[in-house]
Amino acid sequence: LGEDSGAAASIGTPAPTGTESWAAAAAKEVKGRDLTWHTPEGIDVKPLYTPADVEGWDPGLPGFAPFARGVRASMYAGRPWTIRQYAGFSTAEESNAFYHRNLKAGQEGLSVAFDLATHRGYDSDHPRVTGDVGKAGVAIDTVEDMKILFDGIPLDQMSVSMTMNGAVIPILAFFIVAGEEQGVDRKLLDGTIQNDILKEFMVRNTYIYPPEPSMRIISDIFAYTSAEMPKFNSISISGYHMQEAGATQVQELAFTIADGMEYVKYGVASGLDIDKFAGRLSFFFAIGMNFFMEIAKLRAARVLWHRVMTQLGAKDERSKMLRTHCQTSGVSLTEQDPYNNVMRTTIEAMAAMLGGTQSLHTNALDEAIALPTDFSARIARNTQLVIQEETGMTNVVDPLGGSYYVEALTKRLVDDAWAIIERVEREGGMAKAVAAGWPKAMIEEASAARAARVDRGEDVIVGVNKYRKDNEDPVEILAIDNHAVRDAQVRRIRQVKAARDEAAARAALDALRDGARGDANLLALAVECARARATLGEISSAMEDVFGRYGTQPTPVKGVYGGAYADDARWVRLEDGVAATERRLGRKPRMLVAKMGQDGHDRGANLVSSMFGDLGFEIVPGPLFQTPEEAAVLALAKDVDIVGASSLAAGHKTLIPELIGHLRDAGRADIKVIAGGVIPAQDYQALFDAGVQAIFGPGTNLITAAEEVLRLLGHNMPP
Ligand code: DCA
Repeated sequence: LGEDSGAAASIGTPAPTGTESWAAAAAKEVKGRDLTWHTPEGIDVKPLYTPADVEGWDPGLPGFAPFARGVRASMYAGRPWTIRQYAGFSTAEESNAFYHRNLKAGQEGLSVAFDLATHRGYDSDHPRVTGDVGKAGVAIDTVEDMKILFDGIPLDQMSVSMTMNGAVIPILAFFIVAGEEQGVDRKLLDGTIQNDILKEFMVRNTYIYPPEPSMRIISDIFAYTSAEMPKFNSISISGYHMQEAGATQVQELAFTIADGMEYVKYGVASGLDIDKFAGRLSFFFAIGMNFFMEIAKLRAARVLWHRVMTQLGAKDERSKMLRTHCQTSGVSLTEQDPYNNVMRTTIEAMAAMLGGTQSLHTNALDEAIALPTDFSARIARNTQLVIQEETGMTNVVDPLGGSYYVEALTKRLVDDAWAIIERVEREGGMAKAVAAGWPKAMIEEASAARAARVDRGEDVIVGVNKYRKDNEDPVEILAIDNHAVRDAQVRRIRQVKAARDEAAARAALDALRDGARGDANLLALAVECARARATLGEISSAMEDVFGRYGTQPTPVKGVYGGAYADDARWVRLEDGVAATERRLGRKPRMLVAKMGQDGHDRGANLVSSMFGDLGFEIVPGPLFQTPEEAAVLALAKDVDIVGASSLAAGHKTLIPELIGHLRDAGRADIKVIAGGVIPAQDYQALFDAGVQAIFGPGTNLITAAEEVLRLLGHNMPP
């Protein structure tokens, strides 16, 4: 409002004279209460923004550098974003049928979810992956599976994204050969491969090889696709999983851009011309509930990428254009009062589109607990269709451009993320930073701080820590019979192996192994293996023979969760309970936090380790990817009192009962086993029957969980 607002005066209100008058008026209304919002990013968001907040900032125009307002001039007025739902489960046949149904109902692009056995380079018949086959995605063992997956889907017309990082070489080789055998020249293949290994080492953990050969694989893919597959996006540099692991938006932004820089530097160092491959790099961000922060994040990401690529010497504007896919946030979904998830996803989808995404996945309401059903997938897809086709929101390019708040926030995120990127660069780049471990630690600290805020009710989650229902009615969920899937896959592997020219398959695998020792292009050699019907496991292990298989030991952060509770009466009571248990046992109570199967999602496990560690437990942080037998051996060797099994990828019904079986066989049925993570209520009874003593699903308050654990350990914890 201007100095002399005649309109206001005419209705009898005194004219405001500037922001001082506004501040005085607002302070009077709220009786002096501070209205500043201190965000987890460390940004103090004011209750009002004015032109003074955006002085010196020019976001430019859409389609022009630095692309704050979008990468295309006409944006959604010209062509709306691609509705691209991430899906895959069970067998290739089942997933193919699901894709056909979705495309018929309005989906526009495909996005394949693979199961964890495939991610980690194991065939479905491998003994380590019994609990994982077909569970959190589709099982793909050979090129025959890939052909079935895309049966009736012309790969020169449909763009296909594949979330694959560990076993990226065999999967891309299968895709190329499946296209070839469909009659599609690889020059016409359209799509994206995730191929982003740095964030795997940081947060998602579906790596196979150590960092150095993993980075080489990425350069080999850049080289192959830039020469042979001009329409294919060679990487999807992903912040999504960082936010899922607890990162703040600034951390997600900074580390994702820094990852991108590192890949470009590796590509250039391997002899590629930056402008030959950079135009096909793409990005992937999470969109959570902090609405304006998310919009500003996407705008800031484009500005940062333009800056970074200019510094790295790109000349072509397309090389400097950040194109991105977004997915609404999985961790923002709740098991409690699950229909709230529809609203959450709608709000997040709007933030993604107002931020200018190129492609979007909207989560289904049941995705906090299981894979989507046809019913929930339909609501998720329709959320995008309604926004695109009913609201008129797509007709104006960057409609929030010029909002003082959004522009000021964009500028602030650029500056704050840049400070982290500069630190990464000072310390030698992202590969070094990841090896040093500080980005992961930073994210885990943010995650523990968030958990404490939620548990203390400071961050509200409707239906979870406020307005909770007395009785939850579980939603219908999709159950996968993974024994049946595994049997079907094992049969097909046998058939493929029986029908192939064994000598040709062996020769192709030997050539790949030799290529891994030298510097031949690994993808080109794997394409030969795929043609010869080598399996995913065989191709992966040919490279593993040379590169080795990588593993890490979790190192839970200390003091962040406990620090937030320093003066809390319930926390003090818990500490007293732990001390009493320690006196009774003659040593600290010991807990193994076990991660079994190929599930690398370790946010929950790390959180539990940090919290119980802060309370005074001795924590044995189990390595990732253990078999139930290995976890039992570790529990016995460390003589733990309790095992907390964390499962976020649907293997719990197979893996946890097996663990209990091994403990019983060793005569240690006294070791308590509790389960936590993404476990649907429908599975609780089966787990209790198997001997699990307590289950902590999504939305569990850790303080309440700790009270329950102390009771299990024999402490008389008052209710
Ligand atoms: N006017 C004219 N043409 C347009 C416009 C417009 N307003 N908007 C888009 N287009 C064109 C693009 O130029 C593009 O063609 P090109 O590839 O030849 O340049 C085509 O339409 C497709 O649009 P695009 O915005 O690139 O959208 P997608 O093909 O869906 O690609 C992208 C999105 C993020 C780049 C890709 O990497 C992707 O799909 N990622 C998905 C990752 C994923 O699913 N991950 C799951 C976890």
